[in-house]
Amino acid sequence: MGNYFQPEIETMPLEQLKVLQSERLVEQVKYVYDHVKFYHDKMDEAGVKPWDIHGVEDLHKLPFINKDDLRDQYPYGLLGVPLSECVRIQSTSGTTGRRVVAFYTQADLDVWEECCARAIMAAGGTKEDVVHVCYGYGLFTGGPGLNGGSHKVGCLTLPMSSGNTERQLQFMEDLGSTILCCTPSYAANLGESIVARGLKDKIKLKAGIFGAEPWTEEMRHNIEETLGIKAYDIYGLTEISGPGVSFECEEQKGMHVQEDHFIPEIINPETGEVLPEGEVGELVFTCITKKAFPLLRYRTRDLCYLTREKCSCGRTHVRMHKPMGRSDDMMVVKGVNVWPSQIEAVLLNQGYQANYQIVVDRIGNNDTIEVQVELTPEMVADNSKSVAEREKKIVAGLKSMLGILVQVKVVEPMTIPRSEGKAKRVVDKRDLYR
Ligand code: DLL
Repeated sequence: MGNYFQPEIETMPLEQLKVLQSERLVEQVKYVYDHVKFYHDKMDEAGVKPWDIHGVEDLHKLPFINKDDLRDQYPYGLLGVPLSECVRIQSTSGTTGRRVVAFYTQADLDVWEECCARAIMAAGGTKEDVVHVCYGYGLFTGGPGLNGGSHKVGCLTLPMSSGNTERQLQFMEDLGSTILCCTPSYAANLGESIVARGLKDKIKLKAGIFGAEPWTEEMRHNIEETLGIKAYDIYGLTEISGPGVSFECEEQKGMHVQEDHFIPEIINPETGEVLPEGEVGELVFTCITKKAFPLLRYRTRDLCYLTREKCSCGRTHVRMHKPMGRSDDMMVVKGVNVWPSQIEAVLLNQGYQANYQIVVDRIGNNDTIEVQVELTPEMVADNSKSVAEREKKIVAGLKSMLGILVQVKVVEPMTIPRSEGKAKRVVDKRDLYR
């Protein structure tokens, strides 16, 4: 239990921060070179040795790693410690094919939870607060991360997990929850339910810590107004630890990256060239303290920019703008990471051809996803199965692949528009990256 606003770290002058990062980076690079065969080989291949890295100015010499590398090394290829030192795994949402399993030592868990504790304190949290966590628990990092952070601050923690809105509202009212942690779309959903039930006066919420999916400023204002709270953005990804890699302070003008643990870079996604402050490109992270799953120069595919403009909260850690898009085709739907290729795999597996379209929308505060797929001429000729049966089978296949309910519409051959260039498989009407 403690004070996780750590001025000695969070408001450290830049020159001092660079020294700290450099020391940690040099040590980390040597560590992974000696302990992870994958890195040893990768660095040898790139012609860079640990002794070439003297500080953050040499970071650009290291090779990038990406999700394919993680997949190739699944499950144990990137472990930096013996398995007996690991105490937890977490995993990304998605399929077996795309799943990333991240490992943690006890020290790694402490760092991660400390980052979440900082986020809670930046949102005004103290040990007097009742933190209502309705991110999913389990393999997803949202629940466990904010839960651990809340414990560290000493708040009363309600491990609600997601869903069951009735119960969420009951506990919120009875126990006087003051800080809400969930996805922004669920926050908006809860807000609507609170208004619809006339509960607004009975709810004591003052702040929300919302992330794991893109959301617009309009959505923030909407949530703030409906719930009568201040809504803070929080960012993170399983590969780098989970939520808390960066978070907003009271200024709500970008998220401070926890630079004593993670060094961010922005690169040109085409060329890999490091871009100057303020330019939009792909966000890359190097973990300088993690031991079990120590990723160096990991390409997140999230597009944003960094700024070192002075922040009036006093924190000196660089701020990242909320993700403005992705350099790959991943979508976050209902909080789950979805790749069109996963959907295609299910369809092709069931004998369809790649004539399909995915329509994502947001109705009220709920994401909807519909897959339209053409019957093949053979299927039209085959009367043994009705369209309804076919749709049901695809729904089941997608549910098992993605873990979410997808609406499916089987359509006549030649009804999906054909493309003359790159196929436009996805129509995302949500317009979330603004
Ligand atoms: O979503 C970790 C998390 C949990 C963050 C709870 C915040 C709160 P993954 O499931 O691995 O981890 O998904 C990571 O989600 O690369 C982004 O594309 C997206 N994402 C995460 N936070 C934000 C955010 C968690 N605040 C992927 N705004 C990332 C926009 C976000 N996109």
